[in-house]
Amino acid sequence: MAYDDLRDWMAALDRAGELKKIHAEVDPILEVAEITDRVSKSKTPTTGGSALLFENLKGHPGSQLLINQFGSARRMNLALEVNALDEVADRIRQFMDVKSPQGFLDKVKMLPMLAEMGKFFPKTVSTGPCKEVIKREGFSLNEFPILQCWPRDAGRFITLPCVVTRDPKTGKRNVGMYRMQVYDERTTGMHWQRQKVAAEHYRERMRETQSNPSARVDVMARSSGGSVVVDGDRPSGKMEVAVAIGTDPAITFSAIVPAPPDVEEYLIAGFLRQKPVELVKCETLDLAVPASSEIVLEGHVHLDELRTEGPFGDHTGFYSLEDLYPVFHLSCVTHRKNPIYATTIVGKPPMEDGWMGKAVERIFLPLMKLTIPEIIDINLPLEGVFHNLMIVSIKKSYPGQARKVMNAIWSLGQAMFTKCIIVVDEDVNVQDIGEVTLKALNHIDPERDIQFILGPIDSLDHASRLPNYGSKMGVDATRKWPSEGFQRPWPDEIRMDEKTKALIDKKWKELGLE
Ligand SMILES: Cc1cc2nc3c(=O)[nH]c(=O)nc-3n(C[C@H](O)[C@H](O)[C@H](O)COP(=O)(O)O)c2cc1C
Ligand SMILES: [Mn+2]
Repeated sequence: MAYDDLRDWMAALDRAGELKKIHAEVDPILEVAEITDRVSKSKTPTTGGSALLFENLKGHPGSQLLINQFGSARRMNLALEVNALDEVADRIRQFMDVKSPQGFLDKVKMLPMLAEMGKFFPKTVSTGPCKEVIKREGFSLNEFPILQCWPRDAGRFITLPCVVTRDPKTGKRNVGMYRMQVYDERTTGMHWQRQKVAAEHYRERMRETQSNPSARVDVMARSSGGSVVVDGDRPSGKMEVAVAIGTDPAITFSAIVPAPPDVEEYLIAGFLRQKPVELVKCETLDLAVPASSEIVLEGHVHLDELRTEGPFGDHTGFYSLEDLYPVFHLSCVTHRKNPIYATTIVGKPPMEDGWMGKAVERIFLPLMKLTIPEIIDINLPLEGVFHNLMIVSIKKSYPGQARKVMNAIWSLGQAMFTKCIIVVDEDVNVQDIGEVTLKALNHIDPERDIQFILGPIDSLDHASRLPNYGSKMGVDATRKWPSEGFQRPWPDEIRMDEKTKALIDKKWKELGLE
């Protein structure tokens, strides 16, 4: 089990009939995106089409580009080697369920689980395929068929990078997926949004180098809107960053998982693939990357430099606006021979990232229940683009509980970005938007049941009063209780009685309605 690398995973996709190879010449500028967008929205073989391997890219003879590898429910399951994503959630639940062993037998029963845990931790190996070609000089990002996705994009963007950084204080590593705009052959943007873990590492580095630390941490905030430039007490120094492109699917997926900052993604990937991730040391940095990566970019982000990034056609269906972000300077590139460039496009849903988001939704449900135990189920509809809409069903036991749940979600990691939370009772199937619409809207007195709060907003939101700061809305669509001040009778839902139903079942044929 466990895919060794991207190629092993591609072979599995191919065997499952989920990989289409495209021999015709296609331009990485716009054309790949238009083809992938159509395939993402097609229904053959299932919704999301198949993964695509472009083998003839204009201007990049010999290059290969993989896209849409996660772009359907089936491929997402294949990527995580499960029949249903709930299997991953079940495994998490098992680990959370561990009780203190009560005797020898209990301890013996725990052994397999402990042995399994041993497989999660990454392993450092001396070398690996990503070191087949090492270029400390004479390299260029132009070697790779990096996409321009949409007509008004500011340029070409690396869209599926696993960005590795280290917390300067704790030494803990992080892997996050943050897009990178190509400025020139050796320079890119680094779009880690300010609430993400790598952005905090960057601020930690700044605090370290500053005489007046509190003055510096707001640099990114002051730069929002693209007008203010870093001035005055300039921080000096730089921060090491490594970028792995084209890893096995568990690693790539782990880079988007909204894990707590101190949980290392290499460990999450090890848990998902049930086999340790093999890491190799970087050539020029004190960081480690997956040994089997197709491409590794090594370099630095300077603490005193911000540059305009964007616009970029984003997963909201709109262009995210330009803003100032840190800049990544490459110092070394290593890659496999004939590397396969792995990428994605985002745009109007449904698209590949939507399926990755759905996987996060399923896998995180048991973890959400850990802190918000009344949650029964959640749904982040694809058109809600992750952060705009979460529908939550709860088992309500006391007055005001729906509002407690909203507040808990707004304080739970990246769920803080949720612009609209709709809370319904446990009898509502949140996966059925029709049922949610019917019941939620029947059950609310809007003025009474809608609540607004102010707080951090997703960087991609274009409507908030300020970039990254604005209002969020919670809708308490649960049935209202007398203890919540509701004194009117609450009507029953319409349902036919069983006796009549059985009678009609019997008569159905003779009615000639089919
Ligand atoms: C295809 C794709 C592209 C993404 N691009 C960005 C990005 O440019 N900037 C960003 O901050 N988050 C981006 N994200 C979301 C982050 O990867 C996600 O929030 C992740 O949890 C960040 O990791 P961290 O919690 O370790 O910071 C993207 C996600 C996907 C699926
Ligand atoms: Mn992280």
